[in-house]
Amino acid sequence: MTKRADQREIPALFNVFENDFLIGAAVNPMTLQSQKEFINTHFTSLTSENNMKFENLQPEEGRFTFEQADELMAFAKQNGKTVRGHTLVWHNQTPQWVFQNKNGGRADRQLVLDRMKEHIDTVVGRYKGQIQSWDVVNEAVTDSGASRLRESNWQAIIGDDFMEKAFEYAHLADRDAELFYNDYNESDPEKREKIYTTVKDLLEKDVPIHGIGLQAHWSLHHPTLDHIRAAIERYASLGLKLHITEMDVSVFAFDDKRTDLTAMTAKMTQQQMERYHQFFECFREYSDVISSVTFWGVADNYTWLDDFPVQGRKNWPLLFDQDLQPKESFWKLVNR
Ligand code: HAH
Repeated sequence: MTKRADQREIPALFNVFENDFLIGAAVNPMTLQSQKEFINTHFTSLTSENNMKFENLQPEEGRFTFEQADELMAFAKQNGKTVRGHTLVWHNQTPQWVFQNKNGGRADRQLVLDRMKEHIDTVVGRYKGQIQSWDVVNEAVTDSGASRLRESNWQAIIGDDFMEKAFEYAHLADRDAELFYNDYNESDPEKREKIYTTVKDLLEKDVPIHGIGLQAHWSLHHPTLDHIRAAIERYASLGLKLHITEMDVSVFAFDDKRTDLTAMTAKMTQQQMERYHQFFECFREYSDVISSVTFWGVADNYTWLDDFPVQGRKNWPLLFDQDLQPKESFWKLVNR
């Protein structure tokens, strides 16, 4: 417990949910340095926001850059934190060389498979026994349209079996790691069914997959609690573990591009408090299948949503404000 100015005792966030699931945060070299104590106090699970992505770990073929990932691992080890690895195979933040041959043309299937295996062996192998769960494949499913898998370089060059290969390689590299498929818009009924079918197919082929990551990039307006509940039940019916992997609650609807706000309105504060409360009541109901809830950031002083989907527009999606003080949403979770 730490005290704030008005002397209300601030419980550690992870303690509030200690009987339910782990509480985590995505961190980066900046927050890990400037908010070390704060992160240590409130979170028991850590995810690297960017520093375990392909382009950060292997910017050029064979040149691995582990410094920042290693710093996170050292902090986690020192403080007894769990680490979620994010992410091995994704269409974004992956360098172009992976998909090119030595003449600058398109690499063939075997070459890309070899590179996938080399990357996964090296990265998962390095942190074997230290990273409990890996987001092996991120965002492979389309948001809309008839086709199930997104067109990506991985999919186009290797073929539809690129996912099973990724999971097999990860399993070979660390037999004890829990392997996840991770995606956003996971509660949308149409996309939910595509994710469900994709993962079900993998299970039927005995692919080593152990969980589904629900990113939970939500907002005050979207998705509905009914859709969230239906998604949790549908995924859980596969007998897999569920992690909430990247939670934040934007104060803007996705297509709301307004840029005039300099602070949350009173109405937004109220709505965000109610939404967070409902979400966590729901997570608690399913705490037999949800074992981890991670926020995509630490506090409102830094969030990726300050640049997405509108560049340079401030957002306030987390439980702690820009001065690292608990917001109304936090207190409502504590005093439910
Ligand atoms: C996530 N994509 C990624 O998994 C994460 O690695 C990144 O740091 C931020 C968000 C979410 C996403 C989205 O909400 C909408 C469109 C594309 C991607």
